[in-house]
Amino acid sequence: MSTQLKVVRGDITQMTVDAIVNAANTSLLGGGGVDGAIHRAGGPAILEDCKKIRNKQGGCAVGEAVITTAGKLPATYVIHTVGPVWQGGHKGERDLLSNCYRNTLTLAVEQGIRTVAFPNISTGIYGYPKEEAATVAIDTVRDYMAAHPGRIEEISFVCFDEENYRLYQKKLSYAI
Ligand code: AR6
Repeated sequence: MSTQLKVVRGDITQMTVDAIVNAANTSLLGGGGVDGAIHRAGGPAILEDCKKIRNKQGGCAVGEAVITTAGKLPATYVIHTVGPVWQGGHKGERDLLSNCYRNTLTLAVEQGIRTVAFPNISTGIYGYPKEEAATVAIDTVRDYMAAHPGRIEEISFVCFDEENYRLYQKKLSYAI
């Protein structure tokens, strides 16, 4: 069975999937953008879990991923990953962004998660160019699923803004 890749326009906090992904920061203590929206909508249980992870391992490095409850959200889990800040493209941003998608999916498979929704990591406050970020996201997810067939049923790319939505629709319509 191959993984279904979907593009959705909207708010990731509304997604009824096993795990939604948060574009967090290394502190895991919340912030603006999608991170703020997830903590607001999910309630304090998410931050409590994040604090436990901080106490154990001191936050989350760029490109890594950790998992918590989704609190009051319709999803079951939140996988928090930390995207790179765009610094012009010569500071390893591409590999770090790719690591976010790969490490999130590795954690999902370890937990038996079957459906995952990603936001467009790093393309807001962290300034990653949207077209390049979409290419990294789609290529990494496709490579991962080819190497781990049948492990995940469905992956949604949830686009909050029109530009990302159009980019993902275009890129995914070419090669599924
Ligand atoms: N649902 C889906 N996508 C969203 C939502 C939402 N509710 N809200 C925003 N987006 P950003 P980053 C999109 O800035 O660039 C935080 O302060 C948004 O349009 O949330 O990785 C963290 O704590 C954009 O396309 O994350 C970090 O400090 C995408 O989500 C920092 O921002 C990512 O934008 C991380 O910056």
